[in-house]
Amino acid sequence: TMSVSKVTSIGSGSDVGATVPNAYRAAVIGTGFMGRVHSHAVRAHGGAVVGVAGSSREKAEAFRSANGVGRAHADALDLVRSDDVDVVHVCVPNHLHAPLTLAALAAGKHVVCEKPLATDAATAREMTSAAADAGLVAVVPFAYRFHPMAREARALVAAGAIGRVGLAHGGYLQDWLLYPQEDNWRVDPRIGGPTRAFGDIGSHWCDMLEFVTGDRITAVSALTGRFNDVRDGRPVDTEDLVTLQFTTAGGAVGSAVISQVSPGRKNSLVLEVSGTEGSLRFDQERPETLWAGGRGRTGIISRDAPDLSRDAARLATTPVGHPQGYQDCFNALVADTADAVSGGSPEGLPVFADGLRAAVIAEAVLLSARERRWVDVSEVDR
Ligand code: SOE
Repeated sequence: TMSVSKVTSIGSGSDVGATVPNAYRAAVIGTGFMGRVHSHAVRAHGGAVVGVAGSSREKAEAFRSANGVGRAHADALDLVRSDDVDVVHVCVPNHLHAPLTLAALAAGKHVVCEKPLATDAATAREMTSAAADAGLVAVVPFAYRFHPMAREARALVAAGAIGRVGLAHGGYLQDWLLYPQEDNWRVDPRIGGPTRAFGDIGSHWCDMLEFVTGDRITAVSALTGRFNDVRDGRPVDTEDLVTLQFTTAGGAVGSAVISQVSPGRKNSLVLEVSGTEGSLRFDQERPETLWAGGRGRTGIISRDAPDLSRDAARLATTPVGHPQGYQDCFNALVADTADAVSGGSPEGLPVFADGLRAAVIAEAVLLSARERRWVDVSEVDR
């Protein structure tokens, strides 16, 4: 189970420590869905959201009163630099990730910055270096890593339970951008960045692949596609979908389909890996179980498995049969961030280097699609 004592060791001794004893003192920048998820996660283990800022004073105030936050700030930078903030949670549209993160690091704050870390790899690299130079904790919420059964898949692969991994496939499918009247800031490259479906959700799939297998994508061949060339009367040039083939350093090959226009698919992140001795399949919409395939023995592993890995057991917070989900992943991510802030090295914490990795892969994918050729990830990883 997660250590509350580690969380509560942060921030004591300061002035706010007097009113919010032993708290992880967070600033949340962003008043949308993610701002809420992060706020709940901060509080799940005894932390405090001391302030919130958004795109307007009104939005910040509405968020403050609805979510029991300490203060509403009209100016995000004011909040970022406040003395009573230990960790800044950046939950705003993509193009604002870099300036807010860099300001937070310059102010000596730890950062949890939403993915994609930046709208291009060069900026993601700059953010990663800034965090390393400052010696601060810098986390990027590849939150699906925090499903206990995703950890179990990783532990099983690492233990050799499925042999040598030679094939990986699956995809990440949604339908919330199916129709042309559906628009969102992510569609606009100036705000969301030049890659949309891949940057937004393909990044999660690649992170899960590399996290679960411990392997790395070395080369990609990708195609991009679009259902809608116009949204809300405006021309669109970011992709609705990507089909991807890849090779890995460990000698595996694989493919993934990424789409935000697949009717009926809501948040279908599926990863299946096959090795010389067995297969494992993780489905984000059925996260309490892991499908395990073998010749002669195929079944479901659930989190009451007697030999469940320590890391999966550590992240299991409810008894089996009492499903954990999306919010629990963020709760665990913040608990592990708090652990890192107090000097721990929690297993599997996704950090800026992982966000940079996703940005680099995204650039390789876009380049491959644009030039219709295989691209070595090293070609764009400079
Ligand atoms: C929208 O596509 C979205 O909220 C992504 O931005 C998240 O990263 C993903 O976890 C769920 O879908």
